[in-house]
Amino acid sequence: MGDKTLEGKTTRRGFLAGGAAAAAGAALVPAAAKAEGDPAILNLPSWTQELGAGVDAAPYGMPSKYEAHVVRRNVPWLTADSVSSINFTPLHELDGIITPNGVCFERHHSGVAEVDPAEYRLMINGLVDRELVFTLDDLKRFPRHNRVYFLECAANSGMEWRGAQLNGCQFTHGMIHNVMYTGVLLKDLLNEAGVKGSAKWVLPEGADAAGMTRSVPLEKAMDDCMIAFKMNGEALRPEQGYPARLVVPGWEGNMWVKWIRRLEVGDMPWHHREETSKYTDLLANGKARRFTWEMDAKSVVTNPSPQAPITHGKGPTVLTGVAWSGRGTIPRVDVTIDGGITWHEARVDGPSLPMSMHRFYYEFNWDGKPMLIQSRAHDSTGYVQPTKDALRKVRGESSIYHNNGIQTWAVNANGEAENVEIS
Ligand SMILES: Nc1nc2c(c(=O)[nH]1)N[C@H]1C(S)=C(S)[C@@H](COP(=O)(O)O)O[C@H]1N2
Ligand SMILES: [Mo]
Repeated sequence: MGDKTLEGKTTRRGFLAGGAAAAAGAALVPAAAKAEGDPAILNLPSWTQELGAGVDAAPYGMPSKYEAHVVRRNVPWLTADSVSSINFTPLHELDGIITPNGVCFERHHSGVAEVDPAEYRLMINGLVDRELVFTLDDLKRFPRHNRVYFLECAANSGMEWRGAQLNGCQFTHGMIHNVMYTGVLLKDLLNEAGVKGSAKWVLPEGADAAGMTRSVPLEKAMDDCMIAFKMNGEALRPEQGYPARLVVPGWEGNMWVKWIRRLEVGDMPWHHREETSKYTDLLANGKARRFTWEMDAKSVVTNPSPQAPITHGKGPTVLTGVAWSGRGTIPRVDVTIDGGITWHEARVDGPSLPMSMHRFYYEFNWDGKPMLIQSRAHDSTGYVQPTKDALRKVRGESSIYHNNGIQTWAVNANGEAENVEIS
């Protein structure tokens, strides 16, 4: 691998001296396994010699026991207590664009509220003509919509501001999930209540012990926000806000209030009333960037990565990852395996939906030499994902939130990957 500087950065010059870049090949057909001497094909496996479990064994199905390692994980030292904590989506074990419900990362300020759907109520009050209270059944009588959106916590990649730290895309990028929501448009509920002319903000409140309140501009609320009650076709999971949560497409996760029980329509945001300024970004000069709600375009290579090394040796190799933008779609992702000396356009495969994850692939013939792997997303506004150094120049190093810089994985000749930075 290349030389490491004192800051733990691998230099591009060192990388070039240490190993040659791999060449992309034309035909990428992996060698077929040989029958000769392979007991897995020569012998009859045990599962073909006995009857399997019946249809009543698992009324609610679970993944294969061989997939037991595919789980959300937390970083114990990050937070003092698991009820006010966060865990991470195992991005390196997933494919396509949808995050399965059981592994969607969770962020709670006061643990999971156990809401009885029969006693669930959603109130709209404040600057409205009619204050309204909806039951869950009432909500289901409004027109329903199905939309796929990513939810990213503004703190995703926050631990990486000062340098490469956590070894795995689950930990560096796993505060995100991408789900198909079924629900009703917030504007349909607000129109039912009749929003007064002086209204400028919607102030959603959660039913958890945190009583989480956030401020959403009325314009966004009347545009594409939803009250969702289904995720990927089934009821929201308790962790994700059962029985209903606010969906704020493209905007930072903390506004997506779970277990939502009240929406106050007002003329001022909460943080003006309470004089708090949570979730703002510190800049190098000590001033804060306020109102950075939209999530900037970002991408990460999920395979190979530190938790998902290359185990097949050189030859045909599939590199894959995810990209997303809070401002639209991802028409293009570039990838490099030589630390940015040469870039290749990746193949985006699967649905390309606004404010949703996109899946990309790059198939190449690995020469078995060390690689410096990066991906760079372009979004439909023309914005290009910046390097971490370019971000630091603008924001300094005391930021926590909104780190969308380009991630680097150094892969050694054994196929093992490590989180590094290059300069
Ligand atoms: N009621 C309530 N809503 C909440 C939170 C919370 O603690 N309580 N956490 C917020 C934060 S900071 C994030 S990032 C997202 C996380 O959503 P998830 O748990 O579905 O991943 O929920 C948001 N909504
Ligand atoms: Mo968050």
